[in-house]
Amino acid sequence: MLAGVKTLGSARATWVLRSTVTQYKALLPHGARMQSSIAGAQQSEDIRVLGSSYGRDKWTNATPAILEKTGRDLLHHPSHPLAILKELIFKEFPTFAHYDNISPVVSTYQNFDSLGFSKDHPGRSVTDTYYINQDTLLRTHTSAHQLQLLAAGKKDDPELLALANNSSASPRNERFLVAADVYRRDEIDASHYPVFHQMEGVCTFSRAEIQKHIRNRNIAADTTSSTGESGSVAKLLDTTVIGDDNPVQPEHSEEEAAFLADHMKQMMNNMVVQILTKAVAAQKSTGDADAAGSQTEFPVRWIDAFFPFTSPSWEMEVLFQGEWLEICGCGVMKQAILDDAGMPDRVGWAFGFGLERLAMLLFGIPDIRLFWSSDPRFTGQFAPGQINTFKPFSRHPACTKDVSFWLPESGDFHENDLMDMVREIAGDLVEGVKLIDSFTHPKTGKASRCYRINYCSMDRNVTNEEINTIQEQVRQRIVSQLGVTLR
Ligand code: FA5
Ligand code: MG
Repeated sequence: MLAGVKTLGSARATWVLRSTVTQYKALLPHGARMQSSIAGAQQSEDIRVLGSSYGRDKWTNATPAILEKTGRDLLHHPSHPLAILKELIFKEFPTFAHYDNISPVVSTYQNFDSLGFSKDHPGRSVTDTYYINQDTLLRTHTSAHQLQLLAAGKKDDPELLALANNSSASPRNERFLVAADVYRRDEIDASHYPVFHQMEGVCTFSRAEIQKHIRNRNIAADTTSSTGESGSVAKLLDTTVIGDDNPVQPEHSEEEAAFLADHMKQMMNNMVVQILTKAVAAQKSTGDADAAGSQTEFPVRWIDAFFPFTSPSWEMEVLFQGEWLEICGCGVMKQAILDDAGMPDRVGWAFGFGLERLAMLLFGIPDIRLFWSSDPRFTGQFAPGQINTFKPFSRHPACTKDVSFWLPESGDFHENDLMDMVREIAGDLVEGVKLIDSFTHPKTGKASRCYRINYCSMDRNVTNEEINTIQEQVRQRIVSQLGVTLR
């Protein structure tokens, strides 16, 4: 969702919040005001996040269900699969500084401007992002901390640097990892959730250092074992090329970009192969490798991508349970970020992995909602430092309800408003929401949509009556707050 607009905005290395009301107006559709009223009945009261108060304004759209998640801190429960995975990745990158305790509340400058997002980038809109208020939001990605952490190293900011768990590994933050919760208004299905976790990796080099590596033909000086050989559980496929469609930045030479891309891809391949190898070993050790639905070979492919803050850019996908699962985005860092951090003599690469997606592969967890479960049948299956295959507990019957409606004549309807509303009313009882029919009446020109809502509890049977009551609330709320007409 962050891909799409090709503009490198002017970034200033300052954390002063900037007032950009007029520029953002276009991103605040009528529906946003409706969404704000979902966020809380008491519009006048401040919004509280992690013990701090923030003023509300018409941008405020973070719902109570989302705000509750900011305190869950899954990465710090040592036997939670996400925390186990975090530690495993931290160990894979011992020369990087490790951060896992940076607040999710960031400025629009950090999340967007510092990375060169254009003022009209769709990622900034209230339909995609949870705003606390106009200047403050719940980070949508861990890249929000790239410039801040590089600058902290360069300017020797003791407070920020002290947040690293292993401060001696890279004392000036020339290489670092950030594991954190991120928030997005997104679709609902087995691999998308409005709160998830990412692992950012940033690795910089002085230009002289790169020249030395190139002279020595030492492409991946500090990457370990080679990967993708036959017999490996991962089948790596990379047919991408750096060129006009995925270009080298004017500030970089072709050989610098090629060095950075090779170094980055090799480190990432190593990590992913490690994870997949551990996943298969876990299946084999419990005899699950022979079970239906188990997978002992994983095709992994690199594809071209676009991000405002890298060029060239790529994404990596893994074939999992018959579908390509996107596990990360990455690329050569835009030079403007390093310049703004006060290090024009350095170049670098960056990646952002989706941790739930990797944990689904590692532990064989089939549904992203499970990460939020406090059911002991889930939490009791994992132990610190241990990789084992998740054993599904009985699946409870699903209950499916359709809702059909005419869109408002203003045309002002965004699917993510519906997604959030259903999540707000039904919580984790909702397994998926899917558009199943869409048409425009040939005579009246009115547009209609039909969505199928799949309700299913992860830990108990639901009754039809209970779901009917929830569905009725959904029907009433979409009329009163999204301005649609039921059919
Ligand atoms: C980003 O967020 C970029 N910041 C990644 C990046 C970092 C690019 C550094 C370049 C340099 P993207 O929107 O593709 O990119 O998200 C990254 C990963 O997060 C995805 O590949 C996916 O694994 C995961 N992800 C995205 N949306 C969701 C979601 N709703 N639920 C679970 N995981 C998600
Ligand atoms: Mg992506």
